Amino acid sequence: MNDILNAIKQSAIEIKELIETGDTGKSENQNATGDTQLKLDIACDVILEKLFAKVPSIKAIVSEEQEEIVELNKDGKYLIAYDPLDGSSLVDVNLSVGSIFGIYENDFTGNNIVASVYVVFGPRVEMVVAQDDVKLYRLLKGKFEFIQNIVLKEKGNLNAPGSTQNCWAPHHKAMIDDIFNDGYRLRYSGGMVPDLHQILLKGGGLFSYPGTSDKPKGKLRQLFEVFPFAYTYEKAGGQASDGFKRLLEIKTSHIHDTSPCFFGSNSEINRVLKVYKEHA
Ligand code: P6P
Repeated sequence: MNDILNAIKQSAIEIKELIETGDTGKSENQNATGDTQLKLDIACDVILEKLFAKVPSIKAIVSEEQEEIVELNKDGKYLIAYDPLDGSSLVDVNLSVGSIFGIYENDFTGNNIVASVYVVFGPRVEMVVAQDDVKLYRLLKGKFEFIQNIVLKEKGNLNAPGSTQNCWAPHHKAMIDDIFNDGYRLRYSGGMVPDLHQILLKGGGLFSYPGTSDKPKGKLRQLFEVFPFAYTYEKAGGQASDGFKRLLEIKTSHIHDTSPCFFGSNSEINRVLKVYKEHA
């Protein structure tokens, strides 16, 4: 696993450079879920695939930016699904973005994830690694230094409500309104990585990207967005659900499948489960 973490650390240093100097224009291509790819997306993916190809323990990789699984080492132990630069369109407005990694064994599906990593490119570059616990590292003078463990409180006060609001189910809208009426603060940048990182570091709250009338299966991709953060939030003492069950119980059928998703402290997720159960 350390050889994978070292590759991710190296990628972060190279991607930081690309964010600061690279071309943020649109490419001619779309990814597997129909998003227009920025040249930055493709360039970050090239960096990561090149680094992962040198790691013998990696059997195969799945990238948001590539249609198919890429086989690397037939005797490798780990499978990695990653989003090279999530929220890349935010670079143009100088907001934080991130890379997300799910590390799996045997098969690409929720209950086979064994570790997750994400890197936040913001005012500072930070990396969060979830294995048995959740550890925060910060890039200082070219090296990632351990800063602290991350633990969620039972209840927080931040609310990050995603997706198209005029396509929300009535019970979802009522729940979000009730949460704000309880005094929660709105914290939503449109970047999953900084939005979820903030809730983790500020002790808790709720991030939601539900199924909607325009996207019944949600927007966020299971293997390289939803499951890595579900694993992180559970290891930090919180929960991650699709409104009815643990996200990590979902059986992936296609490598670019999406899922409605809720991540948060126990109090907030229990509130979601109650509302969704009443409206099942
Ligand atoms: P919306 C970025 O494109 C992304 O995939 C996530 O980082 C983010 O949480 C979500 O989409 C934002 O989507 O519909 O709120 O713009």
